[in-house]
Amino acid sequence: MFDNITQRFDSIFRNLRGLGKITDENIDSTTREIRRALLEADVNFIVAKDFVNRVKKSAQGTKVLKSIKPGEQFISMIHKELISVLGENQIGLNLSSGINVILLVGLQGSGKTTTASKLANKINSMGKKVSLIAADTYRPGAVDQLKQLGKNIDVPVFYDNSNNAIKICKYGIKESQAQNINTIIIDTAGRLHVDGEMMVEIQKIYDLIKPREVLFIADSMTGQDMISSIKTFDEALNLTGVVLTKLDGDARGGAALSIRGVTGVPIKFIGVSEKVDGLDDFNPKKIADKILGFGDIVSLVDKVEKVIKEEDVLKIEQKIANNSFDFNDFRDQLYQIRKMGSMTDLISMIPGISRKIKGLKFDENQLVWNEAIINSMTPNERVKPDIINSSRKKRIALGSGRTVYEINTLIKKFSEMKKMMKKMNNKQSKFSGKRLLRKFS
Ligand SMILES: Nc1nc2c(ncn2[C@@H]2O[C@H](COP(=O)(O)OP(=O)(O)OP(=O)(O)O)[C@@H](O)[C@H]2O)c(=O)[nH]1
Ligand SMILES: [Mg+2]
Repeated sequence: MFDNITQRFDSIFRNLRGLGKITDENIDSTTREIRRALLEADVNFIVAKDFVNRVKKSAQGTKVLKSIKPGEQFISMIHKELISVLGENQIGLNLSSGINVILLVGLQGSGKTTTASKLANKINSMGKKVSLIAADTYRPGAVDQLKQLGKNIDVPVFYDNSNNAIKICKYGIKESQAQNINTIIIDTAGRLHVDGEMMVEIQKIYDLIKPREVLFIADSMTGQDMISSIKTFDEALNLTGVVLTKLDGDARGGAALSIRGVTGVPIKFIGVSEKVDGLDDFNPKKIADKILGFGDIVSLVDKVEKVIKEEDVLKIEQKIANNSFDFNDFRDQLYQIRKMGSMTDLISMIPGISRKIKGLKFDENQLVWNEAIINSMTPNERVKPDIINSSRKKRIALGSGRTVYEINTLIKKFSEMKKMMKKMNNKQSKFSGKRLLRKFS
């Protein structure tokens, strides 16, 4: 997602960074390039035109300013306008202390049922009681799908056998209230806005339950077509937000940039994987940074902080300082890296790096294999790898299912790492407090 548009902006920015000053000519050529990049990414024509005009206007306004880095200034204007197109501020759910019914609507296969469980999981982890209502009476298996998803996250799923979505909603809300559950998510059947009967049904549900939130679940792969669907559903149901799913796929991403501008409905969440934790808040600044290839240092720090504790860092530093870092510590490190998620994802969050590693894929398996090799060592071998002779290597290879060659490589890398740590220690001690004091006293 956004890969192409990010690449385009990268080359536009490379030209901009070399600018000696902002002139009418380079404003024209840059905005022309931006417009082309946006249209190629499937951004709505009017949104693209409006965006370019705004960038043009602010660039012209700063043309006269004497700036040390005119290119950087231009880039920062584009960044600002992009955030504005995406909706400026992050808008979350508008939940009250009373009953909150959240109605999920959308076209077939857009991700409603999956999003229902993701959302329930999110609300649940905020410490709020939540329930799900299975009101899709059209697709066989829809109730079972939600029942299973609810079971996985330990959230009650209500439905009855009436085969009547309105009755199911009534029953589910009554039952939730009886169980003191204030936040209720309703999963509905996928419908086409051309299908009059189904649209009437969802309107009836809407009128009956007066939901606090009506979220349109939009599949980002459907591109521009979704805009007219959002408009139609908004006219019928007064949407309070959009959830853009499958953003982890290879859609061109233009819809994400067009929704707010064309329909006025805010994007509240994005689906970033099939898994239950794959629902992120829609943060315009974060998305703008991603589109422009600025990296995402905040998420990176967040991820690292979640996994690595300060006392562990101190412990490792100590071990490095007294040269006792062994394979046990190395295994812990590998495990922590794995817990943070995919290496490719992690590295792509580092500002300025993402475009350089384009196409470069880390072999994530290598981490797992290295862990398997270390697991097959005896405790003694982990502390004193020097004792690992060829017969021990054969045993480790057999135990881990890896080759002796790989075991040699890992041991070699480990010993190189230790040498480097030793060097670092020596350098540090050269400048350590006492020596420094002696030097300067
Ligand atoms: N990769 C990815 N897949 C998703 C995401 N959201 C949903 N899916 C997948 O999309 C498919 C359809 O999802 P559902 O949740 O069943 O869609 P639905 O809107 O309930 O479908 P109907 O009830 O048939 O209208 C499933 O295979 C989901 O796993 C997402 O954010 N990322
Ligand atoms: Mg469904």
